[in-house]
Amino acid sequence: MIELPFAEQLAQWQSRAESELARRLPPESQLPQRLHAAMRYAVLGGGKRVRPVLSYATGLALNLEASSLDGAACAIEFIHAYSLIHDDLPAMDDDDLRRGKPTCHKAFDEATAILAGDALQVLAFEVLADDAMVSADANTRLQLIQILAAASGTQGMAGGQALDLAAAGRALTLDEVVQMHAWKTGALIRASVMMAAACAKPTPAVLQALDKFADAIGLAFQIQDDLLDIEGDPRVTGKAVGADQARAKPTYPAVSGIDAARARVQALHAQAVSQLQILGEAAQPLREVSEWLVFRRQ
Ligand code: GRG
Repeated sequence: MIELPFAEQLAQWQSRAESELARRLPPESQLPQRLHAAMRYAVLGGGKRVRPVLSYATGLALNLEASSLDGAACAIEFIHAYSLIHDDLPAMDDDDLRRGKPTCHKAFDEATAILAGDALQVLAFEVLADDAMVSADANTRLQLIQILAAASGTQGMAGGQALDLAAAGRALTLDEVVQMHAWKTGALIRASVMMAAACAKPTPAVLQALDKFADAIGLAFQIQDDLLDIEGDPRVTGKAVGADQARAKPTYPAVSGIDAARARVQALHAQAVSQLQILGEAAQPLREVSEWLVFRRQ
């Protein structure tokens, strides 16, 4: 395998994710056109593709070709896109701007946005069940479906979102904030790593190290997101700054203070990277991915 400079490798994974997503989405020309247009609008042409990139980088560390991970990477990104559409709805965060453009319900309408989210969620599991690029081994497919379902459900993203909505205006402890983040954001980040691992079937020790890596990186990613909501540049993040504070959300920096939050991001990153020792040089792109997503400005 040829080693690329990280920026080049990252751009290659992002553009791979973009075209693999595009070809798995239903065409706008097909009935119901407006729903398909909303799905494509919400998924394509924006987004850092953090979760597919994490899957590809984990796969590379475990000697898997990116092509064997396209299905899993797209399934995770479809779930992520659905969560963003629903999160932006008036009944949830009521946001007008996402990725620097009008949110799905603003560009279309609320009913279409709800349906687009629903259909993307189903599409994710359809891809895992049917896609020719997902491992032909039925047990692996089932395992991928189990990992993604658990990460998306009440003990994962949906549960975390419920805790988040219930927390507005309430004082949470730091442990409660960490629990909320672990489900709301961490679960899907962890699934991105663990689904790639499920395809490669590494030793139990490697699996455990990757699990710890993903947990730490998921929390660091969300704390950085909280920090960007306070001190980010809206021209770079593509969304309004100060939204969490305006909604009285108990984020990590709101509870611990900004300096402690920054220090925790550093510590979690170090903790995550230390778990990758077992994979040696092959994990170098994964180390760089974790640095990119933890110290991002976008
Ligand atoms: C509606 C079931 C349901 C869940 C919503 C994940 C989530 C729960 C809401 C999204 C809003 C949000 C700010 C969540 C925190 C996770 C996060 C940092 C999302 C943004 O992910 P990025 O930075 O976004 O990967 P891009 O746009 O780059 O894809």
